[in-house]
Amino acid sequence: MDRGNLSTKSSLFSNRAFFKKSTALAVKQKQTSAGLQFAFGAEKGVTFMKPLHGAAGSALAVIAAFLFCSQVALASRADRVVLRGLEKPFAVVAAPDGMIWISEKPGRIKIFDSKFQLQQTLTAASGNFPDFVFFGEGGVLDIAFHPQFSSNRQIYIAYSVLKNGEYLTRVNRFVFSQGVLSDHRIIFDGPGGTAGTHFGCRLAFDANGILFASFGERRDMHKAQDMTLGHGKIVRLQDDGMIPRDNPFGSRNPIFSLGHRNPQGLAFRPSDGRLFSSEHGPTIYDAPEGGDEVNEIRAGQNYGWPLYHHRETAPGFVAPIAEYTPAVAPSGIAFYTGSKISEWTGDLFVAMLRGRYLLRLRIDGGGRVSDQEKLLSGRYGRLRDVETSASGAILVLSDDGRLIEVR
Ligand SMILES: [Ca+2]
Repeated sequence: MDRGNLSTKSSLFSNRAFFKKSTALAVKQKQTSAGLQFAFGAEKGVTFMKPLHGAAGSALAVIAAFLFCSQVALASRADRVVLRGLEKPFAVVAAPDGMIWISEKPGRIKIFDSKFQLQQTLTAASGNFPDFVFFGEGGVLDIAFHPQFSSNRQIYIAYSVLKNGEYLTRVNRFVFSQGVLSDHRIIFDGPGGTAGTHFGCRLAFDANGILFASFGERRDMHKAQDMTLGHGKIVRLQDDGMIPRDNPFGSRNPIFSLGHRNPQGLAFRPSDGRLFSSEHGPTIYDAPEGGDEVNEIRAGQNYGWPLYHHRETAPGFVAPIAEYTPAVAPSGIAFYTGSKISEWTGDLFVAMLRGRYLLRLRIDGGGRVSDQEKLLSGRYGRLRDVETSASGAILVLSDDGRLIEVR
């Protein structure tokens, strides 16, 4: 580890001389997005959607009828509430040992066994989360287990802190052993601001043990294009917080991708290691009806915000693989890695807040959406996060404090 890397850790954006300005800002011409647009339909409580292709017409009706029939066949899929009374939950994470960890933004992590019995609560009040603050959309956010957790017991927790008068999302590493969090180490400080919104944050490890973290622009939109700042970025870090030498903008810049508004979903597809993200796009104040995105995240790419968003793109910017207008407020995402629901294995699930449904997306080998389906529509209110359980069920966290099991 060289001194350059050491000196940049935890104050990564403080020395502007290390960073290059993005040149993509020069692109002005707006054009129509290559992202798919979707038609929605609903019959008798079952809702479906399919990509609209040029001359759809009666062919779409046939496809829709087929889809409707196929979903009636799936209607035996059971969903049930397995937990209630969670307070402002943000993340549900399946631990390598079969336990289920749920974060609550006001300052708790609750650990449940596979039968949903509470085993332990870690609280800020007990000093488990140094410097923690609960503020606006901040608080205890995402949790990620190190890929070698079984041997090194390392766990990563993103939560909000107040630093130099600004609120920010901090990624922290702990050792969790025998029910105790210890060896606290600050891995990364996300972007600061005084706004109570757009904190991000999701964490995801790739197969090589590299950590990715997503951060919102803290309601300071133009900073999402500033390569010296963490606002509206997805960053790529070693598990100790150092910057990998092969990062796309060099060994002193943690940025992996830029131009994000508030990405609150982040997941690697296990089958091929491709990275996907959900993003809260513009609200009705920024664009008619607002609009949201699902993106494939690639090294060094610019996802547009605030210059281009959801239905727009331009040369040098990456369009979403799917966009949703009006806004549906996508939050946590997860690939279904179980085999019990074999027809869904490998599909991406997206928890929708404003949309109040669970989206199933099939994404082909080229990163294109080939099918999508609305599930649980309106059944459980605003949905915050989704995860595959050790038993092969899908766990869905509602914003009003319920955990729903789909199997
Ligand atoms: Ca975008």
